[in-house]
Amino acid sequence: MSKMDDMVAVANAMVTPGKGILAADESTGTIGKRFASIGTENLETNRRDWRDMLFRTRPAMDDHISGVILYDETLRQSAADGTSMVDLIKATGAIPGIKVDMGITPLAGRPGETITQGLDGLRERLAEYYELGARFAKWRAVIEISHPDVAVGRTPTEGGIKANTHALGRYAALCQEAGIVPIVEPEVLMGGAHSVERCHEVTERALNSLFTELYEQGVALEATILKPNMVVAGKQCAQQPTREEIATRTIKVLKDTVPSAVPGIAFLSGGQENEEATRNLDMMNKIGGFPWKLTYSYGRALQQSALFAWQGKAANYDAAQTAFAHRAKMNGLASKGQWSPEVDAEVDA
Ligand code: 5MM
Repeated sequence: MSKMDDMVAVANAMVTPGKGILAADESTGTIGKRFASIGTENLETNRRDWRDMLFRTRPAMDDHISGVILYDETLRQSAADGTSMVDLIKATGAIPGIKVDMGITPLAGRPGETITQGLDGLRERLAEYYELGARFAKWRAVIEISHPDVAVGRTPTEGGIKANTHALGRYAALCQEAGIVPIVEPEVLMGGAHSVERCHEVTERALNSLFTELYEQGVALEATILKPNMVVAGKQCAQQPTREEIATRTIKVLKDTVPSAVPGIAFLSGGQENEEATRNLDMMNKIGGFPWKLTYSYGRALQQSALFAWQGKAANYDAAQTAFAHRAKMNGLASKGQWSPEVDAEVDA
């Protein structure tokens, strides 16, 4: 098999119906915020034990997790018993992946907008990550919508979108050169008071720009996974859309912008409540009629209930695994349009 054949196989495996991606790639600062919410210290051993617990959740990992996005530290880390995290993940049949962006910084000349860093030296880092076992990567661009009352200096600007999607294109091309499948993540944030219409418009602009860049930079769409936001209203917007509106708008914006050569789309949860993220994905799959697989690449919506069950204590290991397994199973059902609130309410045996 050629390098491209391998990548196409990995991309398709990442979006296997019934499975999705576990985004466990919180950088040290972000995981620290999650741990702070349960009063747990942000120590290397706690980060290790938390992720070790997730990756050993069987058979949920085997059945519902196609790939795991890791942070650099975790890709190089071993569990307390000496097993490498990469081996723990591979034992479940899931594919190890790596977050390669280096976070966001203010975009010069565009107040209120950011640009994702990490292109310098990326070719060399990707070669090492491949050796360490990563077969896909992730890069997140952050697009923030300004408050509806802002008339001058509204964001995002075309310049801001273009700078971010250009970086995504360059990242994706470098990944494929290294034999690594790129997840491209242009996240339109859901914080703020903007309407669902405004999220729709901005998401469409961002995705159009992204696929132009991918084309111009020679990225093979067959070996690329898109990780977008759903089309929702800002959390502080008084007028919240129904789940049907979220699903139909999201499908429409994707159909208008994403070529059918892309094998799959794995959504981020972006701060949606656990069940909300599941039911919105489920609704889209119930509606159907699109050429790609639609699944999840959730961080918070897969981990939050487990985190609260865990509380940083070894004694809560089983409870945390039960909570994680439940969300993984529910999202697995949603990836096939087979979820229901009744099933979600059932406590797992
Ligand atoms: C897991 O969090 C990732 C971001 O970490 P850093 O901000 O520390 O780099 C994030 O990119 C995540 O993979 C996606 O946003 C999906 O996570 P959610 O919680 O939105 O589903």
